[in-house]
Amino acid sequence: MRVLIVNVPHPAIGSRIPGEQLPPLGLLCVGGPLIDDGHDVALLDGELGPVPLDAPVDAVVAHAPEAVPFGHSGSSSGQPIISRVAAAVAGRLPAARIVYGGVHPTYFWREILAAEPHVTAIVRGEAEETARRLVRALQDGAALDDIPGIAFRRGGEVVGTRPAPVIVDLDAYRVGWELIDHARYGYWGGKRAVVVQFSRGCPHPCNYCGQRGFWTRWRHRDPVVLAREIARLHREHGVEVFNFADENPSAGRKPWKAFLEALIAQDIRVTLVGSTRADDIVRDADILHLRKRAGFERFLMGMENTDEATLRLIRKGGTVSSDREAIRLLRRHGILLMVTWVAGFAEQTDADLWRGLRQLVAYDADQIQALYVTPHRWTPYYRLAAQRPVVQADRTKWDCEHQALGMAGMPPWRLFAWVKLIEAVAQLRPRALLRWAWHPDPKLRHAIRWSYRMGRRVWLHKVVGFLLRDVHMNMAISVTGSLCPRPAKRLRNSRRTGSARCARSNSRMSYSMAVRKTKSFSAVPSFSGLQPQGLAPHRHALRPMRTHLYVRYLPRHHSPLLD
Ligand code: B12
Ligand code: SF4
Repeated sequence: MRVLIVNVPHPAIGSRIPGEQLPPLGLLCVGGPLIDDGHDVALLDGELGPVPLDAPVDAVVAHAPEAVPFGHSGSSSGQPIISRVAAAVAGRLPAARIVYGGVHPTYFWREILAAEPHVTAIVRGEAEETARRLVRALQDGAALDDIPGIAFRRGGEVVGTRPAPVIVDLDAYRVGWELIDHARYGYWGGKRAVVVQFSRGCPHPCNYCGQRGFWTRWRHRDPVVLAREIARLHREHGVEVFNFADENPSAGRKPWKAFLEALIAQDIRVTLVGSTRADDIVRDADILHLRKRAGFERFLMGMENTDEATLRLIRKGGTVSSDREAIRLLRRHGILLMVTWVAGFAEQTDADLWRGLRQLVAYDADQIQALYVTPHRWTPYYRLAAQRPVVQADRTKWDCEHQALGMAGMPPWRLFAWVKLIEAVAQLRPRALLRWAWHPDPKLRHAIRWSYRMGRRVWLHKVVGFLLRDVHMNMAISVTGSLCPRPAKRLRNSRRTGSARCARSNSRMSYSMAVRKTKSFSAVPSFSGLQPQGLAPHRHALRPMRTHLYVRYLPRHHSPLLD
């Protein structure tokens, strides 16, 4: 079958920097087994360029594929773009079979199949075996009912088959590296780069993270086989930087140590970057030199918060003391550390954010990435956040880099100001700048300077974006009006949710409102009914709302997030 796998472009600034694009490992994992099954497979990577978001449509049509599997690493935030491009492709190639896969469709298959008639099937969960069976069945015109791990339409009805079994031997499927031209991908300052994966899954229960649910249990590749593959990519294709997709590669000390030793035995000079947990670093204090010798230059560590109570709320399982010890140990071994710190929890106050800033400075990590807590529906955190109002209507911005949920006592502009201040202060403190200027290790100095260059660009982009676009939304979300007198008395001094309609665009949205007096209220709409219209839907939808909104009180309790 003629298959064209499509990676659509993503609007996140991290995806729009020329020369800094990584290949889409998930799609290559799907492509490898399809090639081995004898299909004519190609990859269209819309991330390369960067190109306009709709650009892939013409290229797909020109290729005339029989099957078009769509995916994206930014998953939920990439899905609106996938839906748009796929609908346009289906309009011009009605016979092509359109298939979705990845994290978001795995959990939203019912909604997608109900709303997008052009989608033939959705692969749920890890896809190496499932996609292979699906494409074979599509080629043969066979029934899809017996393929585990998919969803499709039978008659008019949306059906999901039983879950596919977890892949036990990850080395049984190969990555389709031949689908990419390595020379077109770069990272770490334009060095030739790929994404690789040693393990899948994570044994920890952090409630805002879906990794455990998606991969179900922690498994790893054969340490020696992966080390050989990395060495081959370096020697034959000149790949210098390997970005590990693993959420937690060191969950098992023994296989992780075996992998580091196997890589050291390959005797190659490469740059490795990956994620890790503080308690694994503390546990592995005696073998940290192996990480350095294997080539690790930087780890990303999800510190998430500097506050013990918040760490308990999100079930992170870490402690502030292990975080600090991990930072100290990595520095001693000459490995950089980027910590992610998450803001936007419902009850966070100015005092909490000030304390967070002081603690981050005291921790003295090499790099800080401040993110916003983002509720993905497949994580337990989604239910915890169910009553919070949604302040970001555009789902392409539910990417952890934009505030999605309103807070109890802080308007979005103030949280934004805090986050930008925290990033600026953390990166511009004297000790960090000294390392930028004079770090003794030239490789690490390069990495630090590259990271500052990227950080500066992203920081400015966010500030300009907020001022030019998002600020309208943040101002518009607070609307006032009058209540009809009957429910007003009952609502006094309470918080209620309901439904509103924009008089001009006729879009329905849910809102949450704080009723202060009997005759007036302020409402925080969550825009549940709005369809994103391109990249800046609020430009069209919100400005009119500020003046033309009317709010109707609905006695039915309506949860803003669980719409
Ligand atoms: C590496 C990575 C990146 C790289 C992407 C490089 C690249 N081109 O792939 C970089 C650093 C650029 C990146 C950026 C972003 N990322 Co990212 N990223 C990851 C990470 C760590 C690994 C992804 C990966 O390669 N996994 C390994 C492969 C094998 O798994 P997979 O992609 O899921 O694919 C398997 C299945 O899902 C399925 N599958 C996937 N796609 C398809 C398609 C079809 C048709 C089929 C049939 C099957 C299928 O089959 C594959 C094999 O089993 C994940 C976390 C994680 N561990 O998964 C986050 C993750 C995917 N990223 C995330 C986010 C939010 C982003 C950003 C939006 C962040 C930002 N604000 O900039 C951007 C998006 C921009 C972009 N271009 O993707 C989120 C997505 C959350 C969500 N579900 O909405 C994740 C899950 C991390 C998280 N927060 O939990 N990311
Ligand atoms: S946040 Fe990190 S440690 Fe926690 S479950 Fe997710 S991958 Fe594991």
